[in-house]
Amino acid sequence: MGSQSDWETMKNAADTLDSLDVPYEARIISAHRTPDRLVTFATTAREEGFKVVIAGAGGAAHLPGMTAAMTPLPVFGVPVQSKTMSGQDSLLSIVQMPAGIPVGTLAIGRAGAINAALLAAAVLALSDPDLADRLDIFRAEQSAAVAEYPVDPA
Ligand code: RP5
Repeated sequence: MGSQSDWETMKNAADTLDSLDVPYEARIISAHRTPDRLVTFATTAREEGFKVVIAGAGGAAHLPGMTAAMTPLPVFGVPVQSKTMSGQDSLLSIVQMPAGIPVGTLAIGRAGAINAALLAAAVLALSDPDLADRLDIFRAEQSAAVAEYPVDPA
């Protein structure tokens, strides 16, 4: 993620990966405040053993696109909800990649962070049958938790 301030949002991705027993590293890498850190991470991510990158950033959110430019790994971008434009700026900054360097862009905020983790897990599950089973269980439990009939609020 681009900043400590993104962690409140991106922790939802981390918690989701934890719940699926998917190992990950959570790092703060700012495309503009720590550009050298970004270059080092993105250019070595594959040889370091990473399989998928989830990049969350807000405002002029160039972290996902810059990461994708420097790694062949799949990159999923999470637009963090900004104070001034409610994340519309983050969303458009991440989603409008020119053809040639893809960033899979999720929804703004918590939903996007959770879904980025689920999407990353689905990619990893293509070569990990046990993880595929855990994803199936996640979905079954999610379905079972949805009541068929509404109740009045307390
Ligand atoms: C972006 O600027 C970060 O991803 C964050 O969402 C936003 C604000 O960062 P801080 O000023 O809170 O560090 O780089």
